[in-house]
Amino acid sequence: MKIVKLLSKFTLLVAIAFTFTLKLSAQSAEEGKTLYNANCTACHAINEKVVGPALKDVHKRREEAWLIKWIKNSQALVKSGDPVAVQVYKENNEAMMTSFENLSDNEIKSLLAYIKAESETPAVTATAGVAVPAPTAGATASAASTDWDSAINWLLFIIAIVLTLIIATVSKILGRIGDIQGKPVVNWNKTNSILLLAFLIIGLGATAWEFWAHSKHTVFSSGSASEHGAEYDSMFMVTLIITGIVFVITQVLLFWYGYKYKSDGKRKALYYPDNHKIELLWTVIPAIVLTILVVRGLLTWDEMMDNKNEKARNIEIYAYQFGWNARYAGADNKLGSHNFREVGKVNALGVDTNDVNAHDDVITNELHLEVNQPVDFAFRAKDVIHSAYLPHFRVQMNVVPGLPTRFAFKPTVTTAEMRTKMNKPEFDYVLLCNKICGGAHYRMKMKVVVHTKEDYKKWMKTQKVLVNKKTANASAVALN
Ligand code: HEC
Ligand SMILES: [Cu+2]
Repeated sequence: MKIVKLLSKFTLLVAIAFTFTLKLSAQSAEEGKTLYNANCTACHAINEKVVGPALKDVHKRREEAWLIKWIKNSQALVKSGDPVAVQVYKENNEAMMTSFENLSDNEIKSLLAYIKAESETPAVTATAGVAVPAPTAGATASAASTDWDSAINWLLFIIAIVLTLIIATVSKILGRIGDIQGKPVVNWNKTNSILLLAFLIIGLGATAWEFWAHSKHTVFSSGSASEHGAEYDSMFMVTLIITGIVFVITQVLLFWYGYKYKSDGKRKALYYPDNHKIELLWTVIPAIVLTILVVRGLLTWDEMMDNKNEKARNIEIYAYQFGWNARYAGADNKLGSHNFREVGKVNALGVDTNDVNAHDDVITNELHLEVNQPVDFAFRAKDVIHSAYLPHFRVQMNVVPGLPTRFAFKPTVTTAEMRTKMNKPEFDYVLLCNKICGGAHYRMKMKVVVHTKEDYKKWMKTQKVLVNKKTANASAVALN
């Protein structure tokens, strides 16, 4: 009877979970809003032209399939000769829209649901300064069918809970039967000891398989792409090997003894309170090993942070919710000063355009570096704490509002070389955010390109400087 009661309770839970799942899909315009704010607001507004056209009613003028293709890779669509794409591109003076190939169809559909909902909101004039909550309700239908995956996940989760409960109940019943019969139905001592042994074998086997199958996908498999990276990798390997050996030895002892010395009900355990020699041994050896590892780490860190290289190129990395910008110091190698009061729609980084050092600065939303040329990164955050993580270069530094941080290093492998090395023609270096900084944190990613010297020069020539010196007009701020 108890089981029946339990099961009926769980049917209720299943029903609640399904309602919850449907609720989730109703939030897709909400998801679209997050994606829109994270990826599109740099260039688009709903009701006015920014860098790209106003997006109001774009769902009325274009087909959904076209929009999905466009947002994923507008340039590919233009190059394929699609007449609408070519026209839009021309109308906007051939400004290039970023491609968003990592957005899934469903994510784009939520984006479009959000744009549609916003299109139906009466426009607010910029001076009004009153936020009008967007009606998102009716806009969700198109994306409502998309959450089957999460429904199935919920179902599996609930099945797992029900199964666990059933097993627990069955073992309880077996216990009762044992009580009645006067001798246990199951010998738990023996069962558990065998389970411990099985856990050891399956666990170690799975660990070994994991290394064998997936280590080629780690960032270590292709080697580091920076000068200090080799030392970093070597430290990592030494630590991994030492802890790996200790791990295997301790796990084998732990589980093997659990199996071997299971109680047979007769043998008595030996009382063995302590042994000074062994205590000394397992205190002193780890202390020495850890000291060596830590001191080597400290020395390496000092070396990495002390390299005030006069020739290093100054680049500012600017983090905001949710994206990155890079600002290059230009020919004078001096970054212009900045002031948070200047941060606005046009001057997103708040660069002080009256500072002559800022005039030749260049701002991009990709990071371009020159191979074998040291760079000195100055990090700045607009809003919350982010963390700049360049896994292939073994670089990571927190980016904190109001607290300048830096990291200097030298890239040693170009993107092209790395592509050949990895045999992956589509590979790109990345800069990722490594602090959970908000709803769209997972999208904080900037492409990094390492050029040869010539290519870097060529690329830099195509970039606009921040202030055109001839007109010395602060309004000529050109972002991206
Ligand atoms: C780097 C600036 C930039 C970003 C970021 C950007 N766009 Fe665009 N977008 C443009 C430009 C510029 C155009 C005009 C076409 C062209 O020149 O390529 C455009 C055109 C479009 C169009 C076609 C409009 C029409 O009238 O047909 C759509 C739709 C669009 N963008 C959606 C998006 C969405 C959604 C996002 C965010 C995921 C986004 N864009 C992010 C710059 C950008
Ligand atoms: Cu972040």
